[in-house]
Parts: sequence; C-alpha cells; structure tokens
Amino acid sequence: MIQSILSKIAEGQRFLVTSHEGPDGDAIGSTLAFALLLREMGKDVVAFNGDGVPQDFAFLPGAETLVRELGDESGFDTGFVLDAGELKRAGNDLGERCKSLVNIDHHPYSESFGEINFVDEEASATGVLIYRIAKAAGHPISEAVALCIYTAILSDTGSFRYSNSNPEAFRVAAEMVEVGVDPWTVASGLYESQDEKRLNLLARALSTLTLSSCRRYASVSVTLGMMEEVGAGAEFTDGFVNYPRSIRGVEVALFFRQIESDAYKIGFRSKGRINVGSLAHDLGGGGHHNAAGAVVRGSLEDVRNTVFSRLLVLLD
Ligand SMILES: [Mn+2]
Repeated sequence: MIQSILSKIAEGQRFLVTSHEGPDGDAIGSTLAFALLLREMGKDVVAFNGDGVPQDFAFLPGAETLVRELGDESGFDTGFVLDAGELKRAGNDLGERCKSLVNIDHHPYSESFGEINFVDEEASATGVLIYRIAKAAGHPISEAVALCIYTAILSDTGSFRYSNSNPEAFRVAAEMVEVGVDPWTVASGLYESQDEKRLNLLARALSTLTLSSCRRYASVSVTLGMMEEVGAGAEFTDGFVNYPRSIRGVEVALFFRQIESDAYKIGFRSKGRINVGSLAHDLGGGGHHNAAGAVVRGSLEDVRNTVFSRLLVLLD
C-alpha cells in the first residue's frame, strides 16, 4: 500500500493535498505535514482547505501556504485526500482536478474513493499515516514536519487521553519531540491562546446543559442567535462537546449546533462502549467509535427527541 503511494510520489511532480471541511488538528496537521514533506522532496504542492486554517493552528509551519480557493487549478498528477472519511467532505470536484486520487485516512467507514486507499482504523491519527509514509520513503523528518505530525496526534487523541492513544501514538510523538518539537509550544498554541469570544459563546452553551434522567448522556446546544450575539462563528465551538462529557457517569455527550433555521449539526462523543460512530452513521453522518457527527433537520426539540430516542436503544 505505502509502496504504491511512494510510486505515485516518484512518478508525479505537481500534487494537491487536502482534507475535510471544518478541519480539526489532525486534518490541518496531516495536510501541512504531507505538503511540507512533498515540497522537501522537490515536488510542487498546493495545500488546500475551503475553510482555511483555524486560528488555533495558525502557528503551524506551512499554514501560510494553505489556500482556501482552487480557482481553475487542475491537472494535478495526484490529489492526496487526508482524514476525510468521504470525498464530499473534501470536495466532489477533486476527481476532475486531479489525474488520480489517493485516500489516506483512519476513519472506520472511510469511503474507497481513491485509486489507492490507505486506510488504517488502528492509527490514532492520519498524522501517524503521514509519518509511516515519510519513514517508508526513507526521508528524514524535519522539525517543521514533526511539529505538524505531533499536533495531529495530540489533537486526535485529545492530548493522549482518548482510547486511541495507542503505543504507536506515543512512540511517534516521542520521536517528534526528539526531532525538536517543543510540547509546550504546541500546547500553548492549542489550549492557551483562546479568543474571548469563544468563552462568551461557551458561557451561553453551558447555560443549555441538560443531563438525562438516567444520567448517562448529556448535551449542550448553540443556536445561530447565540453566535450572532457574541459575534463568533462555528469555528469557536470546537471542544464544546467535551463539557457535557466531563460529567461523572455520562457515557455519551452531544453537542447540537444550529446550521440553518431547521437543521442542526450534532457532535457525538462516547466515553466507553457505546459506539457513537454507528449512531451517527444511521443518522446519515459518520465518524469513529468515540467521536462522530451528523446533520439532522427539524426544530431543536424534534432533533433532540429523534437523537435521544435512538440513543436510548443503544444504551439498553
Ligand atoms: Mn483524524
């Protein structure tokens, strides 16, 4: 698998590297790591994400090179689509812009949209897969690439707290620190550089906190009105779902975010055996055992009732 990716790299010169919309630390970290790696190999690379680099990750090397628009750019030898789960989350038109697509991912339901599909559910982050490719290529990992890979792993493992924090995650992270990554630089960039708007929005979200009567699931929600009140967009809501999850005894946390007058994006987090990936999948979304998402149409009350009734079946 990796050998066929190395052949694609060797045969091509001009590459597109991209990830899913609304990128998280793994999406941005792996995109920038791979783009930097390919450039170090002498390739021409366009790093693309329609939503750009979230403020939390603006400190990453190469962040300034990521473009938000592809315009009429096409004819890429290969488009590498990272951490996307499905092609539509990265862009349905990528196939027309690239002579071939390669899917590099760790999502369990990752679509086989690539000519090559390098998918490993056991990998803690897509950043780990980029590490494996760099190693297989025999390419020394630069400090810039290491910083991006470390950030990808730190982000997708919840700072090594989630159950995907496997030995490989620690091993690769340790190697990145040996290469020169300063953990505090990353931690302060991710967790100690918040915009006060985020806390204003969080205060409103926490005021909606509800805990089920069985005390096994809890939720918070954010409406378009709240975002307007504090002048903050959806990019400020990352991590809100962690607050209901942090309640003792809660197994599943939900975050309802209004995206249209009658549509809500739901983020699911599971602390244990409940597979929220399958729940989200049933609702038309996707994700992992412990973290998933879906969009459900209706009023907030209807959406909550729909989701909670399905969740109760799972909890039984
Ligand atoms: Mn990921």
